Amino acid sequence: MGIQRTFSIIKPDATRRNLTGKINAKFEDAGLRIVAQKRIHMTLAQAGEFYAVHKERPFFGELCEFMASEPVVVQVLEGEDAIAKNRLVMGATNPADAAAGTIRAEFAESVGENSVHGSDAPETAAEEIAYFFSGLELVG
Ligand code: FUP
Repeated sequence: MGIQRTFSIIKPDATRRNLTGKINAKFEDAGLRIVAQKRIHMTLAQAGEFYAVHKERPFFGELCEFMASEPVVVQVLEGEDAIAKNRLVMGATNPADAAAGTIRAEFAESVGENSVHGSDAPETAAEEIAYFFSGLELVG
């Protein structure tokens, strides 16, 4: 697979509980390198644009309000097979289904407030990275 970059968000439920460091340790322990990172507070419009793919889903409004409710940490993670590796470290969307040791099993509060976002494919990773970071901010 080779070295890839993926986009990650540490969500408001996790920043609120001061879990940024513990979550970053999970990424680093799995061999993912944090090559860009910043803490931002998304507007409702930015959250809506970021999650536009879900706009027909019943939870869209709640999801956007949650993502804009408090600061998040947006990140670019780099490593061997980084997209799939990050999905493994994150665990299943619903923390009730997440494997032991994953971020969502240990930290997520619910399916809606599930601590982290991670890109699901190379195309979405590239789009999501470019939405939040300029090339100058990526210092691998
Ligand atoms: P994931 O890729 O694991 O983050 O999951 P999805 O892309 O399916 O969902 C994106 C986000 O929508 C989740 F992180 C939280 C929210 N969501 C809900 O609130 N309820 C659901 O039933 C499914 C997803």
